[in-house]
Amino acid sequence: MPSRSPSSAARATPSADFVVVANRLPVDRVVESDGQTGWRTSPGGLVSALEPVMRSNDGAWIGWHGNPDERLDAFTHNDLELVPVPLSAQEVQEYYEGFSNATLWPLYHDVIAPPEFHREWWEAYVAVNRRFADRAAEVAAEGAVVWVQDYQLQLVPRMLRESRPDLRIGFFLHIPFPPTELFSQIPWRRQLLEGLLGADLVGFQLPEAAANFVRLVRQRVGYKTQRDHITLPDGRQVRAKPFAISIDTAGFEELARQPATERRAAEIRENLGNPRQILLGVDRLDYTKGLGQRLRAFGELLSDGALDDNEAVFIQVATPSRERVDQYRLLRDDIDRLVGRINGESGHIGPQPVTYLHSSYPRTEMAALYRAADVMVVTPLRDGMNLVAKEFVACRVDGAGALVLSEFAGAADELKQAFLVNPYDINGMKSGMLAAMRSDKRELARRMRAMRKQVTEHDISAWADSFLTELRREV
Ligand code: GDG
Repeated sequence: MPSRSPSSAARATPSADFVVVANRLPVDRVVESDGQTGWRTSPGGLVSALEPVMRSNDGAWIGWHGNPDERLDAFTHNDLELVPVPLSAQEVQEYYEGFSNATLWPLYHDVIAPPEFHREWWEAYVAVNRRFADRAAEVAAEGAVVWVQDYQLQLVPRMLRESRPDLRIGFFLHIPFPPTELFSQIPWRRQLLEGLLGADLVGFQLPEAAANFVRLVRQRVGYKTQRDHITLPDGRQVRAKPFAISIDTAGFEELARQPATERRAAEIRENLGNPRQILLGVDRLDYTKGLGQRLRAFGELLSDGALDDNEAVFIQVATPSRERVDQYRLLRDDIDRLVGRINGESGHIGPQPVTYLHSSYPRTEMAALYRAADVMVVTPLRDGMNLVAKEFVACRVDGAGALVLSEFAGAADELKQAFLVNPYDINGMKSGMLAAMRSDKRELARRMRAMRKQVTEHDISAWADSFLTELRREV
């Protein structure tokens, strides 16, 4: 249920023993039928990841509320203490769309798109990071644990340590951390590294990312490093370690088992004409996710005659994302054209080869889609982890279904029984998809069993526990 806030639930700044600092608050504003506004917990990688952790830790969450040029008091929503940080429209453009999503995001993802460097964007990034750090300094109780999230806030750990040396500060990067040659392009590389070094523990998805960071600190900042430990000139120790993020596995399983989900999955298959194979992609519409490569591979399987139209259809959910950033607008046009071409070439009357949904859906619908699919196709060109791959596995309570997964998704380190593909190799992807479609049921069940064991044993609470235990550990 959306809550009426902030007016009804506004309160003084809380004093919290556990503080999450993230670019966005985990809520979106909704307008109800009576015209009143309220809040609803929002979908997305970071939110899906941290909501259960917040609930069990009784903390405060600091973040932007999503509306430019508006100041709000702290408020509670579904028992979560939320502390809004204001951003001006210009800051949204320069700090968020600019430096975060048009400089850091492409650079940290292997420069798939060319990063732009603008000094005004950097200045806005510094100013906004300072505001988040100041708010965290006000909210955190003496000796509190503060967990800073992601690439938008890499300067916060140092800024916060300067004003509040009593705090235990952790930082987790949800996206990849690039190799030294790429990171070194950033004009403000040293400030970013020093920003992160304000934390006691810097967490990454994969061991390679942690190693990249330690190497850069040694080369660019000149501090002493030993494996995953960095020693600062004042003797303080910073640790850099991998913590592969995961999902609320039990929650997804429960959703997938509901009779309504099963019914909806059958209905989806029915609406598509009960094809022998349904391939599924679910992504934010982002150039890192390899949507074009994947659809091209599927289109070629049809035009080659390796697959016929009645044999397989592709559902692609592409959730709208960052629509004011130029690269994302161009991508949307590219994908629209590509889908139009594949469907236009199919030359038959009936369900189209590609059902393209540029829209976002409730979790129940996502679970039904995961259950309706025969082959889940997750082919990012680079991805920190990729929760969709894990969600699909969690939802396959029937033990069926195949996963085609990019080697360049962090999840490939754990989901080794997937059909692993290189998304830059279109022929390789075609073979991967065909292999997934043509494997016998026992082979698929064997693979799915192993992947389900992995996501059951390593879920979101195990991730959060291991990060927080390591953060609290004295060194
Ligand atoms: C970043 C990193 C890392 C998507 N569409 C809908 C919807 N979603 C949900 C998915 C999933 C999440 O959004 C997407 O997470 P991913 O991990 O796939 O990707 P990013 O958004 O790029 O996340 C990534 C993650 O952070 C966590 O650290 O894994 O590498 O890039 O949970 O289900 N959810 C709903 N409707 C949609 O239409 N309800």
